[in-house]
Amino acid sequence: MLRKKKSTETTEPAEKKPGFLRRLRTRLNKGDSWLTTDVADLIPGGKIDDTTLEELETRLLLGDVGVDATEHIIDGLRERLKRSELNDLAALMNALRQGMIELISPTAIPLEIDTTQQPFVILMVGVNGAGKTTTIGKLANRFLDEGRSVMLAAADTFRAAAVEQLQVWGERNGVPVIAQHAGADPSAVVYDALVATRARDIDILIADTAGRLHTQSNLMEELKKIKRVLGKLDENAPQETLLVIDAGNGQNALAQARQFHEDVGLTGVCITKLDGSAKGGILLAIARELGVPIRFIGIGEQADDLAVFNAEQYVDALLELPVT
Ligand SMILES: Nc1nc2c(ncn2[C@@H]2O[C@H](COP(=O)(O)OP(=O)(O)OP(=O)(O)O)[C@@H](O)[C@H]2O)c(=O)[nH]1
Ligand SMILES: [Mg+2]
Repeated sequence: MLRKKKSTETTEPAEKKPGFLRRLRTRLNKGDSWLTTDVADLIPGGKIDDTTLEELETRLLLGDVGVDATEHIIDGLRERLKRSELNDLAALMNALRQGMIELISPTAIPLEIDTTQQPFVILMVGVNGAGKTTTIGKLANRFLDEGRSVMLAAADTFRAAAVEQLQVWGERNGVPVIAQHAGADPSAVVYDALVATRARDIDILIADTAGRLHTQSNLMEELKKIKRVLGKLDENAPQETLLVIDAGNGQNALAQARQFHEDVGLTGVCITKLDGSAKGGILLAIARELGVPIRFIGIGEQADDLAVFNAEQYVDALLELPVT
């Protein structure tokens, strides 16, 4: 089912639109980088030494980069310092940028829709309020722009109004939503939706699920069941299990990613609300510890506030480097 696009709509993905990087930069940390604000204070005597690196280490930790990733980055800088490669602030910032990019770029793997898999099923998971349903709306919008057909499955049968929320996104995008009554078994909804998607020859099925704390093992079992049920119809389904995390959750987002990955096996991560009060460094922690592909970033509530994750853009936004 292809949506007819209105003439005012553009097919340009968010990250390719003019000014996207500027928008990302000003939204991330509200334009005030936790890493580079008053960066000259790092070298009061004009000399880069262990104290400089210790201050930088503190800033990285405060920015949610996590102990492991921070140590990795600082160790790299310490090596360079020993080799006398960090003679001025510019060299330090450049080395920091390189270190961060090297750490995160192996996980900057965009989601490729394998067209031999039809439908391509995306299962959205994450804690309450992370942004799953909103991200589904944004994804549907993106896939339609790419000329693909989309169906949505309302498998959050737990929260009152969750189905309606998904239906609003469905209507906005002109895509069908498969739903059942409140309290229905989410596995049954997803099963029905996959059958319907096949019958209608639709390219992509995106399944919404209820928010759940990663520590609630009974609810994690429910997700495992959804995966098992999908697997009965198609052994490769879901082709993507996408964890949505809220950048504002800080270090807890790392704990969420760790547990969801252990329980349901993630194939991708999407981070939302990078436009909020978030410090944003959590992706470095996740990249370092889990290495799960980082697919998308959300920087607002509108349908086009979603971009494919780009390691260099992200690091430059964190560091507030000039837009090139
Ligand atoms: N600023 C901002 N707000 C966002 C973003 N993504 C989602 N939101 C908002 O976050 C709130 C929660 O989003 P939902 O999509 O309902 O989250 P959810 O994970 O589906 O929540 P549950 O179904 O309750 O688990 C909504 O008010 C969204 O508009 C984002 O990238 N930036
Ligand atoms: Mg939801």
